[in-house]
Amino acid sequence: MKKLEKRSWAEPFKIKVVEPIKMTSKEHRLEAVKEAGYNTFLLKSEDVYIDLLTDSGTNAMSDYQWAGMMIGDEAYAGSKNFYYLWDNVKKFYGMPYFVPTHQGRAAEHMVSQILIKKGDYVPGNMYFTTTRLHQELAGATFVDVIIDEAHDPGDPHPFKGNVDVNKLDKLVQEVGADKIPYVCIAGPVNMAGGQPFSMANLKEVKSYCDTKGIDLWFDATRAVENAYFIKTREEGYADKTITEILFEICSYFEGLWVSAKKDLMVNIGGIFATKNKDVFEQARNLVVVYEGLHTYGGLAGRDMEAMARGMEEMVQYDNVRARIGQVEYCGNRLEEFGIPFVKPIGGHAIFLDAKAFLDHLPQDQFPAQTLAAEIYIDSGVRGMERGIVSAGRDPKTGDHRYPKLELVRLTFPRRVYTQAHIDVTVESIASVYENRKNIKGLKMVYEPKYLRFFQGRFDRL
Ligand code: PLI
Repeated sequence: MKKLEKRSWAEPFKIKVVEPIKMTSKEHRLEAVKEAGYNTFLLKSEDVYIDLLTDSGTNAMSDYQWAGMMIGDEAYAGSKNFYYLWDNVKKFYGMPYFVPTHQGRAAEHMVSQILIKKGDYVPGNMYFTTTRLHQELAGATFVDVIIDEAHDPGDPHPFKGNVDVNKLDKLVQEVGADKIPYVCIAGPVNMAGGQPFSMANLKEVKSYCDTKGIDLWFDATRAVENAYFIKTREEGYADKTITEILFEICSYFEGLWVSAKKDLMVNIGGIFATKNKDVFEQARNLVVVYEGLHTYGGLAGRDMEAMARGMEEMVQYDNVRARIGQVEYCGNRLEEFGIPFVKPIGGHAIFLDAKAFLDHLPQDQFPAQTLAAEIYIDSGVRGMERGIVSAGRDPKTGDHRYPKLELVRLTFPRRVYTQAHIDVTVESIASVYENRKNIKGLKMVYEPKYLRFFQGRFDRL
């Protein structure tokens, strides 16, 4: 008889509405991916079986959020949903000033346009695609100051999102503090594999920056997951709530932005928030140019209501634990087959190590792009490339950037898939892994100017 060794967790919700998904044949998928230029972003979603492309806007809202959609106040100005959302921004992120945006990158655009001058440098704990592009378009150069461990997929450091203060200091010495409008911190770090920073590191960065008069700005898109890792991994935080930890994190920042399409479990929405009244006034003015009036920022009243309610749910410990627990479950199962992926298991996704998985392909044959296409062909599971294609070209030299991390991201929408979907996914990847030596690389046949991973096209070699 088996001895009881551990007790399982289960999701703190049950399913009330279901959406049928289409099963497709391998022949159909071969044709579909060819037509999509071997780019999973260009597949039609109806050709996808299990969609792990992103956790952005793909979450299942609760009945409480859907009920909120019915009380949308669709006034052009001063919607009551806006004021409720603003109250919750103060309550959960601790920022007194707030401007809604239609999604995260619209807030990144405003932060970059307001804070950056041409010729500035923005240090950050690894780049994110849209964040860095907006910094560059505003005239800055992004400088990666994350700890070295973050660039090593096998390194087990529990806080691979930490900033290396020596790297930061080196940049300050080189270019001068007046050329650094802010330090850009994200947590968990998406491109590093969903890896968090620690509170101790954040405090260290904050005290260093205080001595130099440099502000910290926070990409709080998945901040709740970072708070969960602090609670479960960092000494002194086990007894604090997610709400308390999130509030403490935010207290070290001058301002923040959020793609509400993640933590807040909605399909659309973004947040710009700050303690700085002058920066707020500028954002409130800029938003009317690009998004809409400052009390809706490109959103419907009902969307703001769903965001406000999602915020109340995102900090519930059981929700976060189940969300990260599902990612962990997937990682532990992949481990059984010896499949290489980024360790420790991150917050929102599993990142397959495509360099190790397809170690016979050089990086300029796009191993991660290839692997994402092969997994799709095998089972209809859709992931995304996070390697050389996502890294883009150096704006100064025009050459490919060659990132150390060449990854395929399998991202888990919140409250959407079951454990059986994860099992099917893992078995598909295991099957591709068994056949890996027969896989050939890709060549790029079309490359758009900005964010090429979205629309680039490839052909098999
Ligand atoms: O997709 P947006 O415009 O709502 O947000 C941009 C954005 C900003 N920061 C971070 C850390 C993100 O992850 C992010 C968007 N991420 C996407 C779309 C993703 O698939 O990860």
